[in-house]
Amino acid sequence: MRLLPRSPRLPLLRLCLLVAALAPGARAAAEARPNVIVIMADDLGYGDVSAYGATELATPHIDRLAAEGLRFTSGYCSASTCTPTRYSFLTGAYAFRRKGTGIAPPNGRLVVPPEVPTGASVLRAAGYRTAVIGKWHLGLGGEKGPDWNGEIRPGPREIGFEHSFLLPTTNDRVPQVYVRNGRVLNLDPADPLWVGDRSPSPDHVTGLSHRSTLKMDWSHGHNGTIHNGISRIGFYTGGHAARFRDEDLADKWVEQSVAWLEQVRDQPFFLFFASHDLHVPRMPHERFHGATKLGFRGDSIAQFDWSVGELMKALDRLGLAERTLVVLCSDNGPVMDDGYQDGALEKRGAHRAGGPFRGGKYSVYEGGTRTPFIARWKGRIRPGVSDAVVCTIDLPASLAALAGAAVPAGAFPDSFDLSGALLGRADAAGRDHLIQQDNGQAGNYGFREGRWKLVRHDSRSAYHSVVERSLAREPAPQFQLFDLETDPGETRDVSAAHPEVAARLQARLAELIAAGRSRG
Ligand code: NG6
Ligand code: CA
Repeated sequence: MRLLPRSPRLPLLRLCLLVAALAPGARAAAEARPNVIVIMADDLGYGDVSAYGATELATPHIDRLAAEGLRFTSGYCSASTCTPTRYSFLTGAYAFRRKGTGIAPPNGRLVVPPEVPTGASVLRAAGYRTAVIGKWHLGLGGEKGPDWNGEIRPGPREIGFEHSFLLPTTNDRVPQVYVRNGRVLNLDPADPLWVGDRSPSPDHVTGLSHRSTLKMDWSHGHNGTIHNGISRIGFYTGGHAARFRDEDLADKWVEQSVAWLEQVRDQPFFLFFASHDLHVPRMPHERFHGATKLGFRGDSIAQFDWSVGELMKALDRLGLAERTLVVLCSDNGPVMDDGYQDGALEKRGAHRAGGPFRGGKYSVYEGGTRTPFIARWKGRIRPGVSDAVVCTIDLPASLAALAGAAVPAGAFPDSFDLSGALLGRADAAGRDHLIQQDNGQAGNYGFREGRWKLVRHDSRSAYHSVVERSLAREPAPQFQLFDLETDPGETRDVSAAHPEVAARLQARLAELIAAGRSRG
């Protein structure tokens, strides 16, 4: 961090700045700026972690993180699918406020406009080194989408990440290549990469034409181009030297992250570690096959837990554990069958991925967004459990506050500075309300205010969890009210018993949606 201007013509100013910079308060503030690692799991449910009550599998590394930090019991992501949660995590704005923020297709353009400030750009401007490593799924490139054979711009670099090493979409979508700082890694120009949403030729090998050859069969969709014995959403040809094995993703994220941490260890840093576990296709490394009795879904959780342990080990080895705030969260709630026959449902036994909550991925019931949320900063956060309501959408404002970074006017319109609650300060509160959304197109919302939870389904084709959807005989009612204190599983609609609460929440939700922002 450069505190002093270099101009020799301003000796007095330099002197004043020097004195100010060395004043105990200023020095303490600078020293107190934490490094930050946000570890975001993919599709990890509240009940998928032993620290959150799972009994059918063990997550020792995540449990250690929880034991050394604050485990939130009302920690949320803002949406029950991936792209909108990630959009809001970066921009501090609810994704339903912006069109085109639903699940991004293989050739989708970057959904965060480069002029919009992000948590990464604000920390970068404050002198942090910034990187994103792992699953991106926020689109890449301009209007025409990514130029797979050239420079892929705009992308993470244009929105604040000086370093990026990405799985561009999500691994059930094409293509299976890494994109490092705007270029497909190991791409042979003689074998260009083509990506599309239509089969490129009648004889193109797909999960439909060659279903019997697959090492993991699909159950719905996911029957396009085959790579590594798994058929995907979408089609691609070429780029063979650049293609990775699904089994190696977790190792790659850890290897790349540890290398980057070693490189930046002496400067303040922000690492967004975006694991692909446990999204489909769940194909963990061979050494995790059978790690749990729950099949590849459980084994992917074991692999994710291992990744968390490796990052903690690196922080310990580099002497950074006491200078680094680690936040562990998920991008949406759990799902069993999300397109492949991997035995998740058949092998789940007594495991309840959503914990005590109703719904999961795609749903605005609690299970869709209430997910594991842990904050650890050794020596600063007193270990414990917190019931403060915190959400991934609050990280931009909270991290900026902890870093002493200036937030541009109008930025982060729905992100609250909850740094006090994250650090477990007794006098600091969490949110007093939170809007939960699904993928964002259907107009469905959850709205939590204290103990109350309003559910608003504007669409008759409302998403529940996949299981609920297949069982549902009736369309969801438009409004439901639940008392989370006595009924965390959202089983009893109490709107008739509390009409004034239902009306107040309906009005406040409508107001917050119409206002375009939740902060002044
Ligand atoms: C859905 C896919 C699902 C998954 C999801 C994105 C079908 C039928 N379903 O459209 O498999 O890819 O998108 O998941 O294709 S997310 O976690 O990245 O949001
Ligand atoms: Ca996800």
